[in-house]
Amino acid sequence: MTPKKVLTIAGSDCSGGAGIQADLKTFQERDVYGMSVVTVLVAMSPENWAHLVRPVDLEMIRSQMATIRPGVDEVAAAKTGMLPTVDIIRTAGEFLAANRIPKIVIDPVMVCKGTTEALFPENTQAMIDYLLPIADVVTPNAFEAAQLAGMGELRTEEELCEAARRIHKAGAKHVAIKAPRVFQDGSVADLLYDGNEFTWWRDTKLTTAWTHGAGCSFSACIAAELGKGTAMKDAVAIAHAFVRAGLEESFPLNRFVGPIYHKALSKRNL
Ligand code: PXL
Repeated sequence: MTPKKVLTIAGSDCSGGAGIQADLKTFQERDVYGMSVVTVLVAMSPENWAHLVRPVDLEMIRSQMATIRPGVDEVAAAKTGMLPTVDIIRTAGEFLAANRIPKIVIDPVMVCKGTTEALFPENTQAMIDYLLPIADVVTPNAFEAAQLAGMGELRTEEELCEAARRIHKAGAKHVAIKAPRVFQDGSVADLLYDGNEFTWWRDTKLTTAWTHGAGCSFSACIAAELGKGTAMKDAVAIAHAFVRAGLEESFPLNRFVGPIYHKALSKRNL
């Protein structure tokens, strides 16, 4: 059977753990055909892992988009990742809306692991304006959820729920908040809100420092599943299990960073 075609509009993480590299690995594991529009190149200093970030020019981004639509038939789903400028956010939003991609996953990347400040703070409003209204699901971490909701740090379950409600009100059909580490018992959880009901996936917190690409892979897994026709709650459950398994077998690349192991869940299910 022809595999479903799924697109990522995201940045290149040359270390291979996050960004389009993580998305394409995840797509392969979930048995969909992956395609990419690269929006930004990221390189890391071998001395201190400081990020050098270079947006791709808009003409080239538009040309990549034209390769996909109208160039490719029947794109089943798309996700966005790192979109470094307001113009690129608007271009991505307009592309997804104009081409009526059936399922749209918005990963509102604002920070890379190891950095604590938004890389592009001026982009938050553009995400609210151009991406939330077209999102079948938006997948912020707790920091990104607070930014999108216009709230301070989210410390309690109720604050997370309030952020989800506000983001839903801004137009996203579903809000999936990733592993907010806020619980006193040391547990972590992913949260899904559909405008009506909250669903939690709880787990014990893992001690690994090697978590690079967990967020990108979570949203990519949801996009792959939605592309195959999986219902939203099941898609998020699979993404939770996929990232959890990947984290349990994550490994170091160097003293700064280590990615999740994308094959972990597939290997267990052999
Ligand atoms: O993990 C967030 C992220 C997303 N996209 C790209 C990245 C990173 C973090 O390094 O480089 C391209």
